[in-house]
Amino acid sequence: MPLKALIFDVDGTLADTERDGHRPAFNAAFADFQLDWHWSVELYADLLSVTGGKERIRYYLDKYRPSATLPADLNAFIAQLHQAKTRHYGDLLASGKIPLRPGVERLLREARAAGIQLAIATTTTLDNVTGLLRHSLSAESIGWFAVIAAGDLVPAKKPAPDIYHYVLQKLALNADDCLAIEDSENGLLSATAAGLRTLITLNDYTRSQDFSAALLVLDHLGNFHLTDLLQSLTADLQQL
Ligand code: XBP
Ligand code: MG
Repeated sequence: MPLKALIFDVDGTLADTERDGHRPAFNAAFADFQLDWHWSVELYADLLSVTGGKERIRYYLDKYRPSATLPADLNAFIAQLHQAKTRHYGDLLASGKIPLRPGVERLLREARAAGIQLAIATTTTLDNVTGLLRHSLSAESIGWFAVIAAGDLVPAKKPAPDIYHYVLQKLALNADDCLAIEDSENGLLSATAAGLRTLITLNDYTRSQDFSAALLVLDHLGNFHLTDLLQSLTADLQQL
């Protein structure tokens, strides 16, 4: 079976965005709202068990601030906080301090040259995806992706398969013809539940998670070429 599309996760996969990107942006938003909340690097490891920034704030409140006095319309308050966080995150991206991970740009270019479509399936906000591509690659690279599926587009975020189902439907491709590239167990669960084989690139927050269902687990894509990927897929098919 020829590989027809690569579907990339964003946070942790295209770039190491969590520890020094999303986390400080959440903290800056909390400061804007005069909240004495601070998400340390260690605490954030637990908070990452929940995908989606708004969902993560709610999880933090439930688990770590159960007796906080909160506005009556908590959904609206969380949405405002999250908008402020997205502005701070955009500023961080624009400062150019969040590069793509090793080998990502090369794999994107090799796939394009081979006629393999590119897509994105992410939990984060669309503005964050386009901002990352614009500042870490080029404005033009946004157009390399046939589908960018992001954020609240689907009701249930990863580990639910909804975002991958959405991408497959938009691409009009079967899961068998595509490969997902992820960095986290929640991402792997999401992609696998949509029937996709998945390549994992580890990072410090996800290294100890369970990736037994993955096709391949790599530290990064630094030495990894499209030809290596195609070989792994062929070997996988021969085992069936
Ligand atoms: C990414 C996330 C996101 C970001 C924050 O998960 O969990 O929530 O941390 O993004 P994945 P927003 O890599 O599995 O898609 O604040 O924009 O939601
Ligand atoms: Mg991720």
